Amino acid sequence: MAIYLGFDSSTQSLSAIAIDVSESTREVVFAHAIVFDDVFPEFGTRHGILPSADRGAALSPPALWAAALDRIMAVIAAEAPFPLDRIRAISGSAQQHGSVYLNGDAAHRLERLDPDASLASQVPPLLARDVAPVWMDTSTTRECRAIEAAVGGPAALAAITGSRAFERFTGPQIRKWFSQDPGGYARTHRIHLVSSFLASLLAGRHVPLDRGDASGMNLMDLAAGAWSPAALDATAPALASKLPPIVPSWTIVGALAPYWTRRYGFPAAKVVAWSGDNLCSVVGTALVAEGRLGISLGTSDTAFASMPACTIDPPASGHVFASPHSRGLMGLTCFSNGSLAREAVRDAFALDWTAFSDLLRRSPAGNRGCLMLPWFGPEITPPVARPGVRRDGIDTGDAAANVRGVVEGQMMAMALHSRWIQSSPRVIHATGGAAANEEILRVMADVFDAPVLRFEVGNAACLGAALRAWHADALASGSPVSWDEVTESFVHPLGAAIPPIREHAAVYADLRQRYAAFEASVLERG
Ligand code: XUL
Repeated sequence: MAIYLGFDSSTQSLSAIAIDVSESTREVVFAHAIVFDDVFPEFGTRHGILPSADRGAALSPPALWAAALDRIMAVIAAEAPFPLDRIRAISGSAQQHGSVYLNGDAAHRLERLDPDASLASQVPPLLARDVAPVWMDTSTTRECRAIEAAVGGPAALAAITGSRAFERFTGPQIRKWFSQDPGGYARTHRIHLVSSFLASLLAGRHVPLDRGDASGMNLMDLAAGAWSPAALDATAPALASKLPPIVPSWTIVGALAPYWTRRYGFPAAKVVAWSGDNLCSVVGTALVAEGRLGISLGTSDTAFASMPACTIDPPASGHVFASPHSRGLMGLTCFSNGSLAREAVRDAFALDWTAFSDLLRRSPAGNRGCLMLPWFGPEITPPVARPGVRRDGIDTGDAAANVRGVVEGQMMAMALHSRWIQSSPRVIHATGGAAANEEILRVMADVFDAPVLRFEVGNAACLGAALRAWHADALASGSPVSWDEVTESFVHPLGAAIPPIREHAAVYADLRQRYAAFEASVLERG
């Protein structure tokens, strides 16, 4: 009899899913998505990012995310096939690391959002900074090195926070904001992640941060689940007073604000702490058990899994985050050349996705021994600041070789750099937009030599958010539901697993080593 809503605010779009949970029914009853560039061209973003003269900066307008939230709530109110008063709880997933800087009036204004005005028009007066740096930002290398030096080096920072300093992480971004604009930093009263900012708009008050998303900031003591004084001191002055409290991911952080009840007729449903997209995907792909590797193919490609113990990635290209479903941990490696790299090849040869897939199907596994390092833009893993695609044996005019080159390159990089999380996964759980492409998943199965499962609900982050809302509401209402029950009810494989082909896997066993050597030699040459 209960409806739970899950949102996913990603780099390029906002999605919503509603699930119906009763004794007899457990089903997704509504889904909707809004693509930022298409629906809100007035914000001037491309792929969700503003043009910027600041080299390496990737900035988005927080008012755009608010406009999309307002719009999707209007769509739910108008089109959802259930009475709104059945909605019990709402949670969300958001792109990780991005930060929103709010001023001293924000607390007061959040409590008084005017239901007769658009949400987007009410966001600029909340802000101490009109833009939010997001995860694609690569402009803070200097800040990363300074923070690491202040705490005793990259390994020391990784031992405290789960990651060495990364350009896109919130701590280095805060340090840059403080050094660029000390006045703006002084006017900042609260720094939210994208997740806690959107949850604050729903609840009409500053809400806390969930422990999972907070672990992507280079600021949290992972073992303690609390802000690390050493990391905060290394980042910017008086930072503790500007950060929200950290809570377990299943915390109810408020109720839907009067803005939503008066504007659209929503009930005062519980708002459950939002979390990061990869963390919600752990729930939405049922990675709550060990031995499974999740791979999300989106604007970023990520490989992740639950971890039994805290093992910091030796070359430190990966991260350890707090799990959103337990007091345990998850490992993650992130690649910035995901869907935009695949699209760059598709567009260079004027293909559509059907033609792209045909070329992939018709070309030989292993690409005749040719290789591509798919660094169309700056890369996070391995760190590549100056982009440039490197080809070994691939003719730039050969469509099939380039299509296969980009997909194989991405999969081999993922296999190479996710070994520290799981050296030989028994099964891969695939999600994200490109997981709809069976040919890409075939290459994944062959490169990893493991079967690949995909799921009825393709947006695992969004589903994971709705499932987290259910789990948190059940817990808070005194009738807890186990994670096994939560995921078994909704995370259903779509068809049979895609098995690896033995001969292809043998080709990749060799090619993966050559890829690693090629990558190392190119990085060595700078
Ligand atoms: C993960 C990361 C990206 C974003 C994309 O560390 O930076 O996957 O979360 O939304």
